[in-house]
Amino acid sequence: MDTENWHQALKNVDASVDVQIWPNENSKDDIELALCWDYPDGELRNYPNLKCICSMGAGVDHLFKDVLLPAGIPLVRISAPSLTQSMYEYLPAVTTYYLREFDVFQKQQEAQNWEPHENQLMSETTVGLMGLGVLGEYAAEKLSLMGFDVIGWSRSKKDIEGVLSFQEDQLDEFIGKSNILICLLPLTEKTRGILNAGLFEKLPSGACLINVARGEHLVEDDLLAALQSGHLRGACLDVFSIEPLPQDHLFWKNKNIIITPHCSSATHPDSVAPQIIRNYRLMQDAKPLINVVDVNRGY
Ligand code: NDP
Ligand code: OXD
Repeated sequence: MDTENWHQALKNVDASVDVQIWPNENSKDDIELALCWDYPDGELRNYPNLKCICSMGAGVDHLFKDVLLPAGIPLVRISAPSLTQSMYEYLPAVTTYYLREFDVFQKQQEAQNWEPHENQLMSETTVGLMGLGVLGEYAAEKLSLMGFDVIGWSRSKKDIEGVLSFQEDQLDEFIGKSNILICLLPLTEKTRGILNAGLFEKLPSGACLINVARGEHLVEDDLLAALQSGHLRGACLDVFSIEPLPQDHLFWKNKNIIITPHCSSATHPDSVAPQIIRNYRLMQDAKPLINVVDVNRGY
């Protein structure tokens, strides 16, 4: 984490804001808003005047993982067009890769095997998005405009142009239709381990998985078994339970898995500094904050 970039981005928006960098703050008493990512458990208890905790990313699971997270302090997160757009741009690259079976051609090339395939059309391929929040809704709409048959699953039903929406109790129906399944769920107690053997069995044979949410959504051994059996054709993974992925991890050498190092999207300090400063000012004026996290739902 390049804290100097963050410091500069916040100062560029409002030079009058006192920005202090952990662990070298002048005084813990000064800190009213903590901007955090994956910090040591219990650390936030050291700030007696804390009034707002802001995640440096869209995901907030790193906050809830802190068993000593101070209660009663509002949690906010990042929501930025650049983050949403960047996530979207990753997805058509992978969905069209699977659509046109480049993974299969790669293996044919290794075997020097000249074997044309019948082309599958986007309109005949159903992309299923788990999670239709800020990132999922945008991606779903754009993938539909590209020509894919797009469906989505979320806690509540959505009205998104060109996208058939399934709600929480319709998971099986949704999964049964998804030729390419994309996970864009937040990591919560309800979604941890959701990408498991039971779910894979319900996918159409030859389906592909794209996980860009969190590594803990996936039961790794179940994925390896589903790929080994051939029921799943391939998986593209951007996130892992342990990051960086350990050198001896079985995923590295699995020819049916594509690995990207948690970079499908990223928060750029310059693009999100204005909303952080805005929340800082709203907090000072005791006004309602933006991008507030629902502590009961966990996202
Ligand atoms: P949002 O909070 O905006 O959306 C979450 C979506 O998931 C909502 O549609 C919500 O339903 C749905 N959902 C939550 N719980 C359930 C459940 N139990 N059953 C069904 N649906 C559920 O999140 P974002 O779109 O902003 O981000 C999603 C995740 O993407 C982040 O939490 C983060 O982990 C990951 N991420 C990964 C990045 C990367 O670089 N790989 C970058 C940024 C984010 P409803 O709408 O009904 O509430
Ligand atoms: C995020 C991420 O949650 O980059 O923003 O993973």
